[in-house]
Amino acid sequence: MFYHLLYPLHTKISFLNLFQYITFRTIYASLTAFLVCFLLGPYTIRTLAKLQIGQYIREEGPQQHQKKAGTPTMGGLLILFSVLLSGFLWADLTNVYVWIVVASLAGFGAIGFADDYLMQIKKRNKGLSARAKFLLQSLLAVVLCFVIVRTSGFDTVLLVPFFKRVTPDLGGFYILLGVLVIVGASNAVNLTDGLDGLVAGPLVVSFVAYMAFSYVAGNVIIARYLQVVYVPGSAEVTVLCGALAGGLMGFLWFNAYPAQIFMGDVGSLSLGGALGTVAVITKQELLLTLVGGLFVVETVSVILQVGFFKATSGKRIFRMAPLHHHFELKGWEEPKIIVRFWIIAIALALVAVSTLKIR
Ligand code: 57M
Repeated sequence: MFYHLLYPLHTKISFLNLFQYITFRTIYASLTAFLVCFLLGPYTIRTLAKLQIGQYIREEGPQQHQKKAGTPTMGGLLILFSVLLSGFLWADLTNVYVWIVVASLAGFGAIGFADDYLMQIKKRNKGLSARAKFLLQSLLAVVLCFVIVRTSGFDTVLLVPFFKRVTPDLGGFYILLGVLVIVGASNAVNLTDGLDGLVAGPLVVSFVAYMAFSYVAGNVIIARYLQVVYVPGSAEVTVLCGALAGGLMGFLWFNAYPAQIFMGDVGSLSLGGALGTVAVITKQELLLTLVGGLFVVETVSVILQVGFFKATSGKRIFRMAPLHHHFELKGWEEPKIIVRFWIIAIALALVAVSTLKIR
């Protein structure tokens, strides 16, 4: 909104020229979302507690988790509110990619909300069935990918990290890849959200990395220089990545160990879905496996554990999956696991950003 209201006045007040710059708007979108979460956090926690939207803890989990019972959950609503408000204030609202990311946040947020609603409010001990969740996620992702590939200037070639000359055109199959990336990211982020701040920290890192990728992909000069695919209009997504990183930092203030609030599925499914959507728009889809390497490792640990468990009728590779539970059961303190996983996430994101040069 500021872009539409204030920038046109720059001919009279030259200072307002600042509002045209994506870098300036990204920084302030990030700070706005951070402040909204930070200021509304205590109110949100009190309200969720009053509504008795407290976490139910599964009995079969690590014992240490029982003391977390009743922690207010569905804090993802606050993150979504802060990001949408900040995006509304700072982004160019005529940009189609901005609306695609907003639709992704809202759509995956609605699926997560339905799941949380059934579990927390209706007190059903299972939310949506895994199959219903997967079907809804896939349907939404198909629609998002369809709109993305139909956007003028969007290319269906695939960018392969480290290999600048390998750029196969996937044509119609691109939608399949996009759906895989978006649904995979949504679920991988959800699985990782099992210790205080374990997913919020690495999500901040991932959105900061995608801030760089969207800025590069949307700037014809830098994209050509770095030999990545130019996606006209995608630079505006940088502003939303800033808002997402800022909102998550504000949430982390309260979600840091010992957490006063959890994000719930409404947070984890929507933020993961949005991350996947941004990866598709910026044409750094494959690189998401490196930027979000931590989410991938957590997911692979579950796949291996479940596969091995079934194949051997009850034997396990890890003490418990996802991987963070394995370390808990080995006796590591929760903050140690969290910070070490953050360190790994930062290192992986740095390697991912370096691929802009190493090609
Ligand atoms: C949800 N959710 C947390 C919170 C958060 C297939 C299977 C491996 C699936 C997996 C699973 O369901 N994962 C997805 C993970 C839950 O957190 C809530 O859920 C939201 C995210 N969706 O925002 O609202 C618990 O996580 C803890 N937590 C924190 N701090 C946070 O900031 O401590 C969350 C956020 C919270 C809280 O305790 O209650 C969850 O884990 O439920 N299933 C599992 O992870 C289960 N693993 C398992 O069964 N493994 C088996 C194999 C054979 C599949 C095994 O290894 O033996 C374990 N999960 C739990 N207890 N909690 C089982 C035991």
